[in-house]
Amino acid sequence: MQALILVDIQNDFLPGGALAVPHGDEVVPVANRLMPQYDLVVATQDWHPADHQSFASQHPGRSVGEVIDVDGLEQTLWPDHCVENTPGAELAAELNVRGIQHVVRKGTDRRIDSYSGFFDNGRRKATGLEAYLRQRAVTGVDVMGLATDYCVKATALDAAALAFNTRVIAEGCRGVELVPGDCEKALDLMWARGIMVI
Ligand code: VGL
Ligand code: ZN
Repeated sequence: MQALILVDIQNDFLPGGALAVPHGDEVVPVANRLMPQYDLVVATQDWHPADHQSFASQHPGRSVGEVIDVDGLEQTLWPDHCVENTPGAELAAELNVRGIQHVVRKGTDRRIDSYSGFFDNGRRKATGLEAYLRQRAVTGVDVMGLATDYCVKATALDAAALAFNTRVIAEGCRGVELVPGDCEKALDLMWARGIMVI
């Protein structure tokens, strides 16, 4: 069984959103076009409480883009984004949500971020995505969405580490590029871990 994993295709990551990924909207038609080719389509949804510790607003004197220590883990600080039950957290309006069988919410614990759709950044808790895929006898996953250099990267690396046959659909990804070159570095690392970039 072959699954498509759509990573964080949410309003806040689209142009005009709180953490807009440049050209993020361009991945939506790619997702809609590819969905019918898969046995199973799963989406991840960044879903933070309003006081999430990845928000620069929660750390007086700190600003977006800074990296700080939260509970022993490096945390990049972001603008408030994907706050649970707000329009910014909703899946993109143009995304064909009827083609999605399952949605996995992540980043729900205020103390720890979760870039990957499988585990939080400290690998302390699983989201349930692995169990969901195993129950359905999924052996291969194709990953696309936002953002190449954060959540797509982390999700694909975990999928490969969990021994799913993992590919990344480059056409369906866009990145933040906090530092220019981050997307290329992310793709290089994925290649090095045996992930096919297609
Ligand atoms: C993401 C930063 C913070 C992403 C989520 O979806 O790549 N990036 N939260
Ligand atoms: Zn987030």
